[in-house]
Amino acid sequence: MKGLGVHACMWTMQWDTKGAEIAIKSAAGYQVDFIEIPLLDPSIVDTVHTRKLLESNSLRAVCSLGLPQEYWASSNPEGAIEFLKIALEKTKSFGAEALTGVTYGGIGERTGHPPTSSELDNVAKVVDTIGKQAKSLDLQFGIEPVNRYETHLLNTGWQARDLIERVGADNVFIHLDTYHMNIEEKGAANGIIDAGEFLKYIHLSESDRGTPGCGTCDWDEIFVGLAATGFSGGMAMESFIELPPEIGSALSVWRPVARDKNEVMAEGLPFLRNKARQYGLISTN
Ligand code: LER
Ligand code: MN
Repeated sequence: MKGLGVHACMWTMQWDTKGAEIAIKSAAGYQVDFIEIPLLDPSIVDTVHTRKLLESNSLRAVCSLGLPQEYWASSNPEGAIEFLKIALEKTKSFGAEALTGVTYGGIGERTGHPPTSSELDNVAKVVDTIGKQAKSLDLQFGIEPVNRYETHLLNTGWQARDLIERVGADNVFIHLDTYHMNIEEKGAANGIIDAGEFLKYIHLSESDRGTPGCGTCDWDEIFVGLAATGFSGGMAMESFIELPPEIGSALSVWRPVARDKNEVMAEGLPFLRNKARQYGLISTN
């Protein structure tokens, strides 16, 4: 994972052959280094088709997901392991480098109580088992802390670090997201500093999920934090415009968060690319 990429949610959340075709061809037109592929339903993925599209468009890929309720790690660790094993196999078979996201639970999973030690033990068991499985496939496995309204389990870089230190695997990494950090961390760079050497991937997402550069995220402090901690991982723009209703509901996106997709791609992406160049995180050519 390296360079600047874009989450395929700009074009689709449905990774069937039609979604794959639209998203990969569109992303390649913006000269990004990689695309993030949603694997919410790994069973619908045609891996041969995706591999060919990635190769012919010279794009690298990272996969991400949130777990369906019946497979939440905190309450059904065995089910989560089965689901994630299938997702890892798909990830491997079309040549993506990592599986990440809310891999430890559901987007919107909340019991109404702080996490219990038994829930966290279950999550650690899943991360440990799937981390090892990923390693046997030469894959990286990420965990993305998200804000308090989307999970009660992991909200900060520090909590993610705690979990990884408990598991002790070198291919398990922290995946931060600037939108969640803006809600949960005490400063724009704090989560980055806490995650430290475990931070290998970041979602660059504006404070309202709209066009990067048009909200209240402190981008200079974020990029200074990345540069100062020696970050060399992947940076994916994540903006949620045109979502299917069930995803909009899970993410609590109730209105258009940008003028349109073109504003995000034609203004937000260059804004992020310039910042990443300014702070030496991607090359200037
Ligand atoms: C959800 O809020 C989010 O940030 C996504 O990246 C989930 O994987
Ligand atoms: Mn995210």
